[in-house]
Amino acid sequence: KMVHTKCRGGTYPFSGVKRLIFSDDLVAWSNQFPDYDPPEYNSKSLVNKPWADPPFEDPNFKPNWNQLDGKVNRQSHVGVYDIRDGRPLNPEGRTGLKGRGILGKWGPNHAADPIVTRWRMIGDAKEFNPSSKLPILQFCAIQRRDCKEWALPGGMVDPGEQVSETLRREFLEEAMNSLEMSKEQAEKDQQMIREFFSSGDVIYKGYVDDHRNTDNAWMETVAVNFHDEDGTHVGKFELTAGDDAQNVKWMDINRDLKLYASHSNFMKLVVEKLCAHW
Ligand code: RP5
Ligand code: MG
Ligand code: MG
Repeated sequence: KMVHTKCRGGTYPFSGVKRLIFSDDLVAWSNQFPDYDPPEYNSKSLVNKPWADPPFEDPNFKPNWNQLDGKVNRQSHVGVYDIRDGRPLNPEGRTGLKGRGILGKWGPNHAADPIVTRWRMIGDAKEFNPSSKLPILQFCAIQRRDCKEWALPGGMVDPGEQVSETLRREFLEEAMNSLEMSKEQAEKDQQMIREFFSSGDVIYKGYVDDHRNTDNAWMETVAVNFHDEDGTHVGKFELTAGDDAQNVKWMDINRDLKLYASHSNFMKLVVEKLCAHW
């Protein structure tokens, strides 16, 4: 099994805090590391944010770990996570940083990633890769404003929100700029978009190797593929970057893709499902 790498080493995003560096074999909590004493970082920007948990020291903060805690889902897709010294432990192991960093929730932070795909075409025909002889798949990619990396147009599941709703909402916000869309435009596309996003295939459900992860807070996602086989649905969508996306485009999928967090791993799974070129 691969260990997480994107949430290890280097400087933690939007801070000057350097993660403790250690080798892959010390990632698992079950492996002894008696001297492990990483720095702690808790972003001040989270204080008094309604969507964020209170600071750990707040006497009113009494989370129900591993449960649906009111409207906040503190359950992990991975299974039951451990609590050490009162704090949830990253199920994938050490990250070289304690605290919750810039993540809103202690423990799992739930996201959803829409993987919207279509075939690359030449005129009316699918384009095949000459060496693999397989059709080339494209997905709707956004460039993240925070780190400039290309990624899926995913986002956080709001408290009480259905994942199916998050998938559609985040796609609309980041790839169609729905937050700044005219009312007429929004209403015009509603029907087709609802239909298109009504049936998708769950590609992945679990931990994300995200550079914001810490020992006590981490990203998890449900990645769902919505495939436009004949290109007549998404093909009609007008893509416009919005919200935390600064660019949007159809990107060819292949093994050289370098994407944010573990997003290229999800692409491989989609390619296998649709028998596309990799
Ligand atoms: C990743 O962060 C998830 O896979 C998802 O794409 C994204 C959600 O965070 P924001 O886009 O809201 O920052 O771990
Ligand atoms: Mg978003
Ligand atoms: Mg996002």
